[in-house]
Amino acid sequence: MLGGPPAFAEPLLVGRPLVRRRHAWFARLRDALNRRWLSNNGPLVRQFEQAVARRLAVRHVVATANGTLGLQLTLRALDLHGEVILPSFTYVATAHAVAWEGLRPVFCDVDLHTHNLDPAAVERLITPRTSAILGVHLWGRPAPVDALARVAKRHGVRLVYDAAHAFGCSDRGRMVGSFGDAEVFSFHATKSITTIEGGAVATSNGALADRLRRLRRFGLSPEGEVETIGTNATMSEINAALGLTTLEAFDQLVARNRRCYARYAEGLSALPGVGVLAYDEREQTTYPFVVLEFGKDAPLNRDEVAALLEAEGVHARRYFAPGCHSLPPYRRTRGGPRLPNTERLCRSLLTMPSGQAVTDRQVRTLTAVLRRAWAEAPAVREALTARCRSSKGRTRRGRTA
Ligand code: T4K
Repeated sequence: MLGGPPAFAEPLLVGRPLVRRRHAWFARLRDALNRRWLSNNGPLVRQFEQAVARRLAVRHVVATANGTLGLQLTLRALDLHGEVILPSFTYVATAHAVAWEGLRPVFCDVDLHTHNLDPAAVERLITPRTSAILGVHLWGRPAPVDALARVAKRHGVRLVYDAAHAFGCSDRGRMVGSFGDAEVFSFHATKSITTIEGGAVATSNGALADRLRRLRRFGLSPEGEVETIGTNATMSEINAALGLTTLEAFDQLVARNRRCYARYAEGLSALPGVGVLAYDEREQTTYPFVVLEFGKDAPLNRDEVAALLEAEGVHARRYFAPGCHSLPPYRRTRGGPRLPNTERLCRSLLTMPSGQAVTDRQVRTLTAVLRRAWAEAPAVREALTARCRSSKGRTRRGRTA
């Protein structure tokens, strides 16, 4: 785009996993294979649950096959009905879990600065049909837990958190995992602490944890009796083995994320109109995302930057646009008159490649591309327009042919 070959010959991706300490994982796998116990609440799953519970300082952790199933089991175990209030500005799995459980998602706007649920907006959406609030700790930055707890208490509704991004993050020193009735984590391949596919529900409620364990495995009691309708959402030993291995390297993984985040912040600090989403340095955080926010004074807008980066071999992501409320399955769901903050964030944010597989050098190259684009913005815009025209021409010719 700026002349010459693309800056990255091999595409640079958001969420590219890099599994280190493979010998430790393989050793655990070998043990599991020798034990001939590979799933259904095996010893590695139990160890993983204990290790997670210790790190989060919570009483009960129930590992699941993925975060989405963790959310579904939790909503089911709480015996909810009617409506659940949740942010529209989240990954679609949050909304799907609600709808899949036969509940009605009511989409709420978020705060423009925190990107998390606005408690006042939540309260305005509460009706006699509301049975729960489902908050999200978006980007790993805790939702307003105190204010949401007050709203939930005032109206006698349940409070659950989708903590898919927030493993290892704290709010005023207290670890995410211990808020609300339950919190649900994801350990997907794109996360630093990963089980490839996997999730976990954390709760201090023993009865809820028991119910989750039954629902997770066909509704069976510990004695093997079918007590209720359940599903299969168990985590396998292979996944738990990797979870234990990455947990052991927690500090190194976070240090790498932090370094990557700091390189972006340094490299872009002098550019007007673009900010790197901040994490509170006083809290524990894992820097799970590097999110750029483009203001009106940026010489190129978010979509122009995304197109420029794409041409340079960088697949940045427009997480989490469009908001769930405007996705086809939910378009007709009532969610208040408008969600202006959600819509604004959907236009102005871009998630950058970061994490374990991204090197300092790659971040230096990428930020240098952006600095040069800022300096030559009119030429970049012209090149993008020409590119767009020629691709439209190609499509038209293709159709005629
Ligand atoms: N709640 C929230 C708030 C969530 O963000 C998520 C998941 C959930 C609930 C549900 O948790 P899980 O059921 O997934 O445990 C990705 C992840 O797949 C998804 O887990 C995550 N959130 C979301 C934020 O990101 P996509 O739609 O971006 O697609 P994916 O995973 O195909 O690709 C993401 C990037 O990672 C791409 O740049 C490609 C790259 N990638 C991906 C995989 C799987 C690799 O380089 N290698 C890989 O093996 O959802």
